[in-house]
Amino acid sequence: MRLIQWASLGLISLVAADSNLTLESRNILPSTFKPPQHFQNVNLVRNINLEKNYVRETVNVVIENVGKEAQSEYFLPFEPGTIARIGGLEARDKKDPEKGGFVAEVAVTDEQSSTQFYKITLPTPLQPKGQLTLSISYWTLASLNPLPAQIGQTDKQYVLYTFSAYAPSAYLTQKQKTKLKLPTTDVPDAVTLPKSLNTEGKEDPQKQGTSFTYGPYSEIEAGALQEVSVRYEFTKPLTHSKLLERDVEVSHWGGNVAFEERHWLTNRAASLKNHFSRVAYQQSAYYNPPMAALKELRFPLAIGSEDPYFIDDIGNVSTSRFRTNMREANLELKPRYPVFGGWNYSFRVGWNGDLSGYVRRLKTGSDGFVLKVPFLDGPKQVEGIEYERVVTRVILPEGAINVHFETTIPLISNTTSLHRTFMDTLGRTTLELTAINVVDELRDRELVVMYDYPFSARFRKPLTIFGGILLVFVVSWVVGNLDVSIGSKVKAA
Ligand SMILES: *[C@@H]1O[C@H](CO)[C@@H](O)[C@H](O)[C@H]1NC(C)=O
Ligand SMILES: *[C@@H]1O[C@H](CO)[C@@H](O)[C@H](O)[C@H]1NC(C)=O
Ligand SMILES: *[C@@H]1O[C@H](CO)[C@@H](O)[C@H](O)[C@H]1NC(C)=O
Ligand SMILES: CC(=O)N[C@H]1CO[C@H](CO)[C@@H](O)[C@@H]1O
Repeated sequence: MRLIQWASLGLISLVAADSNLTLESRNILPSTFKPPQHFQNVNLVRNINLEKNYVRETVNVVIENVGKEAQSEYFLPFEPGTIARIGGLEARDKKDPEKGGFVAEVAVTDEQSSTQFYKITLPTPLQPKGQLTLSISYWTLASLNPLPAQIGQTDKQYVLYTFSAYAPSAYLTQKQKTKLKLPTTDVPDAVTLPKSLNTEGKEDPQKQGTSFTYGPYSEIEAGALQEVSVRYEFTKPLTHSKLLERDVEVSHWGGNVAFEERHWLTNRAASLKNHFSRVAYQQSAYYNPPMAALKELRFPLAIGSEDPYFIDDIGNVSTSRFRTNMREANLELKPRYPVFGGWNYSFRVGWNGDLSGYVRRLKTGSDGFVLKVPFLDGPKQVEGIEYERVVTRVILPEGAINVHFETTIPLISNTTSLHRTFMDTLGRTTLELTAINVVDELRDRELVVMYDYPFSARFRKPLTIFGGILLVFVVSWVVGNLDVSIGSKVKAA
């Protein structure tokens, strides 16, 4: 009966227009949707890592099919408003991680205010009474909030993280616990729950150094939440990128790949209680205390990168260092001013790489080429950096055709178009890929682009230029030989 109901819900796949942080390609469920109760969580262990400025969660859960039919759709609920900040959700079989990730997609209800879901599809349906250990991981952006919201320039920063001690679940959970990994032992506040809720009747949470454990709890029903929060020291910038636009421009003729990244950053850290004091800042520079201001951005680039530039809204920024040798190419940028909480900083950074380091011919003599670049570079910060939206454009040479790509970064859109620049006759084939809710952990993920670049196209550019020069010659020769009086006078002058 449930199954029939379920089928009649008819999940529709909808590609909505750009809708900011809500996912663009998604399944729409009716607002009254309740996941069918054919699963139970036998044992669930949730790990919440708070060491970075974005929150990383991993849920390992033994699920059991308690229904009468084989089942393959497992729903994961999120509070309204949270799902738009979830990134990199991956689910796999913990006992067989080699098998690769399961399909996990957003399945939201048509009403913004109700619980939203991710739908995880098991590759093979789970038989009645069958069990499977799911390992689900994801991160949540913009979930740490400074408390107090305003601090002095050299004060420590504390952040508040609010969550449910019961792992949000669409199913009954027989046994569970949640472990927190904090960055320090300086944790002034952690909400304590009554011992009566804890299965073992223990202090809740249990504290051990930088690890706090909530639970174990038994028989927690579907949808039950128990709000708690922790407040801990995190005197580091909460670097949040509103937008990163990245261009990768391939030039066969120039033997070059040009990279440019345009960053729009904001620091979500506590704002300054008083005016910024440059004197106090310069004094502190000697002993370099931890600070919630963003002072430096480090870009480890591919070995052999060269000609870097760093330009902000005012112009060239000279306070950068580029250390390059046989083993590294590290670009260390110092923003024009320390970026304190609530401040923005936008800039452009670019560099060149040798074509041979990124592009390979598929076979000798063929027209097929393959480009392999990181999907994003961006800074690599100890405390992390999160991106609301990353738009990567790959600009291929004029005449490149049959463009295909592969990346393990989850995308919300991809388009191929023509991009016309100076001296182009046809326009360049441009691939534009958009991802949302990305973190710097993904900076090593590759983007592979395959394309054909026929011989005729490869020589179009030099021929166009040659043709252009020839035309100038011919015109000047013709003009020079025209016997018109003005021309003669000019020549005579
Ligand atoms: C920026 O610096 C580069 C070299 O460091 C120089 O070539 C360029 O002209 C400068 N641009 C401006 C606008 O000052
Ligand atoms: C930073 O940018 C946001 C928009 O992205 C704007 O609302 C805010 O006022 C800016 N902050 C400052 C200090 O300029
Ligand atoms: C690119 O977008 C189309 C829809 O516009 C989609 O069908 C296709 O799967 C996407 N390709 C990749 C590799 O994401
Ligand atoms: C980045 C982005 O797409 N922003 C859009 C969010 O939605 C508002 C209004 O719906 C648009 O004005 C923004 O351009």
